[in-house]
Amino acid sequence: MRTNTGQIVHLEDYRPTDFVLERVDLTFELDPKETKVEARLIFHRREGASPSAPLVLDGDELTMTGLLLDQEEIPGALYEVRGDTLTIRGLPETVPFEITVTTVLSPETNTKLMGLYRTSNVYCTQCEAEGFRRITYFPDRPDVLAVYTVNIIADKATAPLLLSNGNYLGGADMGDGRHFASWFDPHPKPSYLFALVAGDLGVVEDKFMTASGREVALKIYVEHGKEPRAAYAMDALKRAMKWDEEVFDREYDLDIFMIVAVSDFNMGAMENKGLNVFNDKYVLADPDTATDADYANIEAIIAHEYFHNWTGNRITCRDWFQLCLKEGLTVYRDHEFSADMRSRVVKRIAEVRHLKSEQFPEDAGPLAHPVRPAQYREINNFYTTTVYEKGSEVTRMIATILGRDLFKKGMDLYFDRHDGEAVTIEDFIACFEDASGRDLRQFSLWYEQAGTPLISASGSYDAATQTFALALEQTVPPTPGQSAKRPMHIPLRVGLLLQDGSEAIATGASGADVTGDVIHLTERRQTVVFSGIPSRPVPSVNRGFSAPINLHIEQSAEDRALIARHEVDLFARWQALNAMALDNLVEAADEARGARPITCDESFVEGLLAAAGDDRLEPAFRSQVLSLPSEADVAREIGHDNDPDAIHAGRQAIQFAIAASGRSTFERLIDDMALPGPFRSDAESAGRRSLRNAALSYLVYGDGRPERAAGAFHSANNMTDLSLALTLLAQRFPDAEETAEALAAFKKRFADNALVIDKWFAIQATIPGPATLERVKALMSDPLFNASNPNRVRSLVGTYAFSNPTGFNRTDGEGYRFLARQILEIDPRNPQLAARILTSMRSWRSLEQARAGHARDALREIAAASSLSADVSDIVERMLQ
Ligand code: 0A1
Ligand code: ZN
Repeated sequence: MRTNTGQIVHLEDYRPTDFVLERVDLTFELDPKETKVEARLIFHRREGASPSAPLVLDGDELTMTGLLLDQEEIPGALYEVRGDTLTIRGLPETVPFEITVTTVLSPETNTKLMGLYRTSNVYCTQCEAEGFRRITYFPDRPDVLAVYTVNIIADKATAPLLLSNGNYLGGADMGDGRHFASWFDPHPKPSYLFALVAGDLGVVEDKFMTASGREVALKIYVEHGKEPRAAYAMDALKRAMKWDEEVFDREYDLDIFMIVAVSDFNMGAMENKGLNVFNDKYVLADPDTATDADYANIEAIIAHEYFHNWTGNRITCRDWFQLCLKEGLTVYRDHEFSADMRSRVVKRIAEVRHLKSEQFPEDAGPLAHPVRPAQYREINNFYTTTVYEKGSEVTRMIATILGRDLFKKGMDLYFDRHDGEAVTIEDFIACFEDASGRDLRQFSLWYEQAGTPLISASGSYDAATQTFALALEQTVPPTPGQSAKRPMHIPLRVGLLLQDGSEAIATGASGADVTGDVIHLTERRQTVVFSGIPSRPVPSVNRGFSAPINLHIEQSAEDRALIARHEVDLFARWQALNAMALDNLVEAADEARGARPITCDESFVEGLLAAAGDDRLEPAFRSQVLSLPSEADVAREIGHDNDPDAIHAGRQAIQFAIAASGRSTFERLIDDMALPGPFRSDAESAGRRSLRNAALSYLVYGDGRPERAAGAFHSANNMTDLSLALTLLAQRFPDAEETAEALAAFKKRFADNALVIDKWFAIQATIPGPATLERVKALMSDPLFNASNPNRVRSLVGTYAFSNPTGFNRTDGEGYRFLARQILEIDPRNPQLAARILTSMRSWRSLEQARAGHARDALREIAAASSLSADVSDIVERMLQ
């Protein structure tokens, strides 16, 4: 168990260290059971620090075998190891000094995957956020920047490859079966960006010529034999490097950029300086094994980690409260990159879908926290969709408020002013204020106030004066620790559509600051009066999802249909159809719960089918239109007293209604969207596949028989089509012979590819209904399941808990009890993984009473366990508060 039991850390308590770290020299003698680490740290006392202040270093589960000051042993009276710190007294007042710490680690038994560990015989590190302290005693905080030299000694046969950050200095054979390599990273960095990898891996190599004419060697390391599957990642990397030069004027700054793919990893990937480490799921792809979604994810994550080189590494965070400084900004950058690589509107729809289905529930439940939290108990629990995705939306709003050119000017200033520093959100915001002359103080509340703002809007038209008044009211709901909220600066993009579909151009606007189509809402209540409006317009509010808000607007189905048909902003068209779908799904859930016949609004189905069949629109967009809000989306919309079974039944009925009305459209789409010739992974081909598969899904719904889905399974020539067909079979016909056969065939074909088998686990974990629990339990005993691999656990247990509302929320509470047992089993091994999976219960309070009671009992069972990690106890306690 981690010695740190998780004391609460407060933002307001931030103080710089008393000592400045100048240089770090690390020597690793690698051994699976007994790795020796010598850390030589050169410090000097900070100007102004007390001459008697001790040096306090962080540690976590360390065995220290030596401690020297300027190469002399430090007497026991002058140092103390207590809990998770090493305190050294009697250090020089003015001159620099060297502390040498020697520690012994066991990478093989490090199951937390933090610090130095082994994965498939490869030594690997993960240091963000506080993993470096599991390697040596160190001032393990992001505002301590130093230059590192790293020497690695290892067995040559099993670890021919020795990698660390920066540029390669040299290496040699040691004559005793071992060899060594030295690396030097000239860029000062915090310890969380340190990395070491050693082992026997295959490599894919390429080169990149920077805009200023420097050649950078690019290397992607993967398990031997998997090299061909890294080609797409390499292509994405080169595109990301070029894009960052073109759009943000950012060049790469070392001679070499390396990516290593590993199979045991707690998160997606890690941006260590010059040596990114990736979950292999986000590197490896080929048509037989990766879906279009996998390709898009790989492109986005490769870019995300690369972009961190400037936003995160060159300019880092002063403390972990500022995590969104690097994460929100870098997500914004990777979103923009994907938008430029693919279809901008489709990308935006996907982002908003993700934000609403993941971040909005977080912001509405017991785990809600500000984009920049003011306190934390366990920082690992703050790598959240709020910090990442809402953080990105906040950056996007700055761009909306300032406009493209001033936003760029602000970013340029940020890079210029803070290169090489560890900074805060205030520093970031000041760059945009200074570049634009705009006051962003009220806007900064987006970083401080948790909760999704609700905007209630209502319009009234006055024919006599030809004015349209849009009354807007904002409320930010109370969240844990924040009961009262101040009004925010919300940039709301609004269009006014006339009955013929054209856009009304107002001759003036009063009541709020309006720039172009952006209304700057800054007060609790504001009425914007547009003049020169010739007839009653239909307001299209929050175009492009300019602000991450919930919108409440009384709008008739006809008005929504008008937006869906004519808006120039395609995102708003999708938004209108999605809102109509949600209304219908909520109504249907209510009808199902009351055992009344389920109705479906004709005009909604017509609008949906009209968009789906409109050949002027790109296929990927049409596919998004056909993809209904999920059951979780419906639950979120209803907000309380949820019955997942009723939501499921209602959604099924709506899908049947669409399937019945749209049969001919769907049949035509199957033919029109066919993709002859070899597989291509580009966005346009992916869009056609996506639309074709959406049509296929409705047809299979309509059939009520498995033959068509089974046929699609057998004729599929790529993983997107194959896994979709298998999903349709499993979800619609779980007990059919065709499904059993397809599941068996899939397993047999891909048994040696763990990442594909993860899809096989996930597909079965999402089969609706109470019986799935037994299936999940049985799958846990499958030889292909491995409880110590995070990807396997996430795809089976995680998918069941996060993505199977009817299966998980069983009326008897067995789903929750199962999860509680899993959490307690995973926790001692890998607390981060356990805590993350537990967040699947974050919306338990919005369930109907009986289920909520069972959920509470399961959470209490976890909370009562005798030894919990800080990670899990932090989550469970906040969920029960
Ligand atoms: N900075 C990484 C995310 C990350 C955070 C913590 C980790 O520890 C297990 C790993 C990765 C990113 O944003 O990609
Ligand atoms: Zn990141």
